[in-house]
Amino acid sequence: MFIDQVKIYVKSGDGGDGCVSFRREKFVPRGGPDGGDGGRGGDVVFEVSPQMATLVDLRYQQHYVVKHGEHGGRKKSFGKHTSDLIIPVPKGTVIRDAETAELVADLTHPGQRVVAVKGGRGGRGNTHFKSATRQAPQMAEPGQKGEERWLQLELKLLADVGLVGLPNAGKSTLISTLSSAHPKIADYPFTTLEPNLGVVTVERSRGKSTQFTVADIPGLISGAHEGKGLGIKFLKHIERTSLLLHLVDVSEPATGDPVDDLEVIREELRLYHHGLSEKPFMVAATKVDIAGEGLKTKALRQDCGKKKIPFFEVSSATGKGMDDMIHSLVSEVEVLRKKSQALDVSPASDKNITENQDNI
Ligand SMILES: Nc1nc2c(ncn2[C@@H]2O[C@H](COP(=O)(O)OP(=O)(O)OP(=O)(O)O)[C@@H](O)[C@H]2O)c(=O)[nH]1
Ligand SMILES: [Mg+2]
Repeated sequence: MFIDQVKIYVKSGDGGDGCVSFRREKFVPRGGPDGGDGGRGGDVVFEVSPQMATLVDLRYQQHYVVKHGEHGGRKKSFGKHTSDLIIPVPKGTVIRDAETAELVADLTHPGQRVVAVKGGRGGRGNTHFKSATRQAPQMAEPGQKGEERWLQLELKLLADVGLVGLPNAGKSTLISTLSSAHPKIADYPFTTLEPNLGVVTVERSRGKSTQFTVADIPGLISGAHEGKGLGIKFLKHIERTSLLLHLVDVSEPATGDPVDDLEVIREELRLYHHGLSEKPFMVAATKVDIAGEGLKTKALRQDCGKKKIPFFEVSSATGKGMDDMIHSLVSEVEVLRKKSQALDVSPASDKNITENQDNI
């Protein structure tokens, strides 16, 4: 099951209490204070796990509570700390405070961690409170309380290229030919019900290769923004792609007009907002192996030519046009990656996360 939204409760461990106690030994009539400190409570930490693809595991467990640190004991014995609770999440998880919607973290790379709630400090035992005037302190600190909060987790896939198009345009077939992803493919609309990610490896000169990721999402139809078809809820998964590839079916059996078909999708992206219609995009005429005389292909080629949109003619069935398109995609992805590095996007977001950690 592909789950991309969950609400969970997290509570870090309370610190253990400090202890009030005095040495009691034979021949030491008035032993001084010997109460030990309480142990620290564990944090709740999120960590990006490369093995996870959805938030489904968190759907089944909603509460995450860390045990309190052990209390301090006699003879200066320190209470044990409790370990941090690590919650694995998939790459692309955005964590917000469920009440204030404040951003807690945007976890974008494997192994990345964020402390969501910090455990309480252990209280100091009475050994710390001895002074010249107070030889027998009857006081110790209680452990600091842990923190608790409700968090909203949302997965927004991270991919370089997002595939968009009407149902049946050939999106899943394309991702399965380009990568090792094997989504369901069928000749009826809305075959794809959840997003798929594929990794494309492109061999370059001198044995070098480049990889980029592609996201295949369920098909869109006119009125999707009003909830028609499967609606637009899956569009969030291409919000973070740097490039969109519109697939338009130009085969003879398809009934639509390719220029209109492209415009329907462009309009849905515009109505969705969130910058999707401003993203760089390319167009691929699909299924050219069964395009008959190619009149639809020609109409779409002319339309894209007029609008100066990069245009390809491909067939997943025969492989026609594929190399050309892949090389254009990878070059564009590289340009866009460099641009986003120049804008210093990722380090800045990392910095926010670190700052956030400190604030929490
Ligand atoms: N002849 C031919 N058929 C293709 C080609 N690409 C896809 N098809 C067929 O078109 C139909 C739809 O393909 P899908 O890949 O499932 O289309 P989709 O865009 O993912 O559809 P949804 O998931 O419903 O949005 C299937 O029957 C595919 O076999 C192609 O290049 N040539
Ligand atoms: Mg599909």
